[in-house]
Amino acid sequence: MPHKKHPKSKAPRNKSSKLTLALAAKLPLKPAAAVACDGTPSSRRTYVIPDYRLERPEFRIVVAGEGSNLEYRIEGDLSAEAPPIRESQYLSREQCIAIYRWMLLNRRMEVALENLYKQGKVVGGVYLGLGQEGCSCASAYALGPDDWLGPMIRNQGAMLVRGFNARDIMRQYMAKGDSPTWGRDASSHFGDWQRRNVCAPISMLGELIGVMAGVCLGARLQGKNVVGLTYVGDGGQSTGVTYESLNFAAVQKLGLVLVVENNLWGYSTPSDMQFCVKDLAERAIAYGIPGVIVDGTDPCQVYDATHEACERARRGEGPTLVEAKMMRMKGHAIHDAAQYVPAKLFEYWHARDPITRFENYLVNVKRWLTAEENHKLIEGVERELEADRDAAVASPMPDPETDKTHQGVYCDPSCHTIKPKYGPVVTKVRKGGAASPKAAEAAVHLK
Ligand SMILES: Cc1ncc(C[n+]2csc(CCOP(=O)(O)OP(=O)(O)O)c2C)c(N)n1
Ligand SMILES: [Mg+2]
Repeated sequence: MPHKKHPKSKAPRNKSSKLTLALAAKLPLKPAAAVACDGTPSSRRTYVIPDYRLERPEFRIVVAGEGSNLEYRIEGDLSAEAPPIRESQYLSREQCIAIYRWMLLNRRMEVALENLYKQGKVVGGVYLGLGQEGCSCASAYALGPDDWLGPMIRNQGAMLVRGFNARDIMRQYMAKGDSPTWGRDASSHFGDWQRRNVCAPISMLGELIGVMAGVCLGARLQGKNVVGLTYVGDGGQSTGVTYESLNFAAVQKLGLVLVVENNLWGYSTPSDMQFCVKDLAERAIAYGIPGVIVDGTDPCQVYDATHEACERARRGEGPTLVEAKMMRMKGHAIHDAAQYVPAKLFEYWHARDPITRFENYLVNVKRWLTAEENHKLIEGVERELEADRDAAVASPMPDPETDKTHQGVYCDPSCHTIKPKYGPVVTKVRKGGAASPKAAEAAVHLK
């Protein structure tokens, strides 16, 4: 679990250069009519989408060729050097090192899963978050103990940060009898509503957003504003349920934090062929909530934006949309070799690898880790991972005699009691005494 305290949050180090959400929150979301340069009233409105990135790549993926030569090509310049890591306004040395360690564990675990798949030990598919570790780990690191996480398939790193161990995640992928779902599911569909406050991923894209909004509403009714952090892809953001859920959360000012993982691909369709807005964060304007853009390969940027969104959520000010720009560095799932992706695009994003750049930042830029300390840290992660992998491989498959796979599928009255987590449910009583609408009000409403 992440540290609770943010020692630097009281004294931002470099106020002037940062256009932060805190600043954006002071800007009106519904601006008044502006005045044109000749002094006449103008209908032009201005909205601010803070952009934390240190580089703003300008290239497009287009379809070229014909027939069997049809292919994706890049239009634009891919020659820029990778940008540096942006210094966090909130993270301490220890916290940065902790996030780096989670990212390493995330990467090593996925490499192990890929190998286990190739050895025929994984049942079903594997969905990898290669290149997205900084986004997954640093966003989840911004959560506090009472907050909630709703991860999607590429957020195994967030699961690790939230307290699941690699052993259990690997058991789950191998459908072992002692996996979190006892072999009932063979990928990432598991959560923990009792201890870790994690809602299981939902495959239908966008559906988890409504569930997380509901979690926030439930906590609100119990007297507490909590964060409901969840994710949606560049593809998933265009679903109807995403709009409905985020709009509901906005109207109710629920503490939803939606990280839009714009990894440039939805299956084999590039972002450029999925939507016409320049940045997906712009869609926040339509909901009347703040939207912010970060470089998803920079954990400091991801953390700062998510942390500010979480603080806003805890103050009861409503949802925030964070667009994290990065690249899906593998196919959609392990069976997809991603041959449709132009090789140059892989090269470009490989140079922006989140782990390599964060390592360089910690060791060479900040000098927060010596080369030897870094080496030891990596060795420690590898040792832990190998032990976890061996234990997971040695775990038994579900046993027909003591089979649990068919238990707990449906609740029955005796299986568990559902109690409020944060306090007794509080309902507002309307003036006049009735908690429900008066007959007259209902009649007006239905007219
Ligand atoms: C409502 C819905 N439509 C279609 C699918 C099938 N599907 C699963 S993943 C996927 C692509 C998702 O792309 P994106 O949202 O960008 O996420 P990424 O895989 O890039 O992380 C699709 C179309 C689905 N699961 N749910
Ligand atoms: Mg995508």
